[in-house]
Amino acid sequence: MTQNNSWGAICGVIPAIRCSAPPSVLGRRRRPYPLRLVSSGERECAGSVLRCEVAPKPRPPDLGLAHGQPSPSLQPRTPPHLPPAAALNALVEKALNANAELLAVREGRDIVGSKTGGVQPLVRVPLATVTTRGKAVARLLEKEGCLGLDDVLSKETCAELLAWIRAHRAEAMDEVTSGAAPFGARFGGVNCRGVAAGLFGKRQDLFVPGDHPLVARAMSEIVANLAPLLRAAVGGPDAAVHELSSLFAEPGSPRQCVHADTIHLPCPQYPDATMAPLYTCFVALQDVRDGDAEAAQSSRLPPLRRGQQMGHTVFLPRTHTAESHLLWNAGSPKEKEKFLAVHPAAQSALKTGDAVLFDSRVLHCGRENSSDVDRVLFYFTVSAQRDWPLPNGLHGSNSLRPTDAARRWTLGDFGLEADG
Ligand SMILES: O=C(O)CCC(=O)C(=O)O
Repeated sequence: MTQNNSWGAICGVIPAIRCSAPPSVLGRRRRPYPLRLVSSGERECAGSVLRCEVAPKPRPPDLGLAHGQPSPSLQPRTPPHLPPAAALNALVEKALNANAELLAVREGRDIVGSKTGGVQPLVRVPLATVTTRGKAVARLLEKEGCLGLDDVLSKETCAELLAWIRAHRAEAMDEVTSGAAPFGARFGGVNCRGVAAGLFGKRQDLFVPGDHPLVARAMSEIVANLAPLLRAAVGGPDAAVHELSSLFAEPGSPRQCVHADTIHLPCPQYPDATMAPLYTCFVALQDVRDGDAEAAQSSRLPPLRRGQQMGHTVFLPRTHTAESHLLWNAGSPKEKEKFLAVHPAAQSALKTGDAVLFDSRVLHCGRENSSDVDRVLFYFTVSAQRDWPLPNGLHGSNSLRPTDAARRWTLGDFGLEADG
């Protein structure tokens, strides 16, 4: 999930690789990546960088990219003593951020679902079916790339975890602003975080510690509920937990650009690398409310106004494939728009305790939160494969506290057994 301030994180399906040009440019010129971000690189891809949120400054290869220092690009302002390249970087970043948010609005208004009958509800599977038909549900997930799952976490645990995450977020922000912890030890990079709102923006990817009793309890509940599906999708207790985090979208957080969280491997640039699917599970800790839907139904709560919503996640099912990634990356901005427009789109519409499980390569985006309530998702990412195959650990699915990255959690640690 963490999108390490890479061009690709925002602009296409080469999301986690630090490169100086968006994937479409890379594809055309057949340049290998990761590339260094240099000002010539910025100019070089000026036609397309406007799809990107943040301009990365690559960390040195030996720093442990996912879990090291805060990204310089996330600093609130550029101190005057910085050399010109860094100052330029910060300026470019700001412009890109703003532009990505505009692009995302356009995608939502004019493009996503425009040729496929609009954004439909996401296919959902009841928990009873997961329990009795885990393998069949795993096959469906493999095919669709995303599935809604009902009731994976109890309402009680959701309420406790929601309260804890709100408090933990305040603490983490204090730690970062006081200098007690680097940004990157508490928060991940996130697509369209809300550029006008300073260091933390309006949308945060807030890591949660796996050894906190509440987090461990939530994980154990979810893992127990989804055990047959998880076993079929990522194997048994040795499956690796690559991410343990939460998404916090404040009121006013903007819509995201359509993106994937990880690259598809192998790909033309890395023909010899392979990665087993990474599955991310977003769990709603409260009802994700939507004024348009509520206007059509009766609701116990005072309805939100039409058009007002907390922000569902929109998915483009079946776009987690090598073919989709190739098409998406090869296209000009216009071609990318056409690609988006002709692919069916579906949104999650989660209630408290519901989840969406998705392949991290599937194209998706979070919608804007235009309500006056914050929206909080707890999430984790798992895979049968423990190590990412590209150099320097560069990938998108790395939202994990540094201590948890070192600890290397598995699903077995949260109670998954080999046989059900
Ligand atoms: O906000 C959401 O619902 C989705 C967030 C997301 O997809 C991301 O940050 O990668």
